[in-house]
Amino acid sequence: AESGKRDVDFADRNETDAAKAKRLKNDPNSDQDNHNNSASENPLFGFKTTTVLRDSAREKNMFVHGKLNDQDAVIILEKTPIREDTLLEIFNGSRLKLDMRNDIYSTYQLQPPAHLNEIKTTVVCPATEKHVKKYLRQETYLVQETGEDYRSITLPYIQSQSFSVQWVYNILEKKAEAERIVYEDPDQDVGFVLLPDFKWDQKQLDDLHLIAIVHRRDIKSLRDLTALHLPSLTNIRKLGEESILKRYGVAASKLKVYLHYQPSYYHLHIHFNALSYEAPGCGVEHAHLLSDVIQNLQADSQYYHSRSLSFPLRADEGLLSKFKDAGKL
Ligand code: GTA
Repeated sequence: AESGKRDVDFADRNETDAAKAKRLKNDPNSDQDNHNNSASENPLFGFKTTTVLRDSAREKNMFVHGKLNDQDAVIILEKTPIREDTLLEIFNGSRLKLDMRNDIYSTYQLQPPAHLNEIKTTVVCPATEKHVKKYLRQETYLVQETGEDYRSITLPYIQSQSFSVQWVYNILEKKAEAERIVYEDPDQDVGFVLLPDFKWDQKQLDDLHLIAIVHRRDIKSLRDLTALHLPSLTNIRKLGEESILKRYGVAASKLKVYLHYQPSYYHLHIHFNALSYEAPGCGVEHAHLLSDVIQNLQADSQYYHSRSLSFPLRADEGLLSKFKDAGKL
């Protein structure tokens, strides 16, 4: 009842949310709140949805495929976590609509100030068919790849099919995201660039996610690593952890530092995640802890050349067909 005094009931609005949504669908310009109503102010203006590739009520995200200026595009929409430092503003500065009240229980729809109600949006445009498939929800299958399978099946496939790593070269050459770099060791042999992963909006540390991208351009993945790369890997672990402690106050003991196999992008990079954060792809079937990688290479320089490695593949992934064709599944 006490909180009820501060409630602002939306019931006096003449238009229901459903009616408003319908009006905006027919005429996106008809709402005063719709600030960016031209292509110059809003790059997503006029986006035409083809299909929802995947969505999750639990993760509060949606992966949408569609057309942006006649080009294929994938747009990822994701509600961001609620931050403790915004609570005062949320409680004092929001509009509330009572849904129901029963005994000591009540539920509301809370409309916070606009700047606390952002949706993190990632745009891939033009998107290739491979991008569309990557984000489509699909069955996955675990593949076990021997060193020989890698050379005869996987390597030829990734040489012909993998995603462009132009975005990586742009970072290394300071053509993009230069202002986001947290640390750089410019040594062209053992050096790297550390910067926030674009999945992390940097507004809270709970989902901290940075990537260290090596300067060398000849290391595609875990499979290429030998003991010769140990100075680079130990350098990344040490300087990466030190920089994260200095910049974000997060100690090495609160980080998981790992490589993906298979990665999406075949230019060696290492993920730094908050330990408690379940990042997509940090499961045992996909992630290799950097400290384990270092120890394995110290014990056997050819470890990743010869050992079998397991990884998941999506049902329609070309590489899965290659393994099937080779009688490996
Ligand atoms: N700073 O331009 C970039 C950039 N790009 C193109 C990719 N990354 C970038 N970072 C910066 N600038 O963590 C990041 C990616 C990824 C890393 C590459 O580089 O965010 P990887 O090669 O090991 O590939 O890492 P990975 O992790 O398998 O691919 P990716 O893209 O993260 O996809 C894995 C799963 O994460 C997806 O299937 C999906 O479930 C989820 N995901 C991907 N993107 C998003 C997103 N924007 N929001 C929410 N979930 C996402």
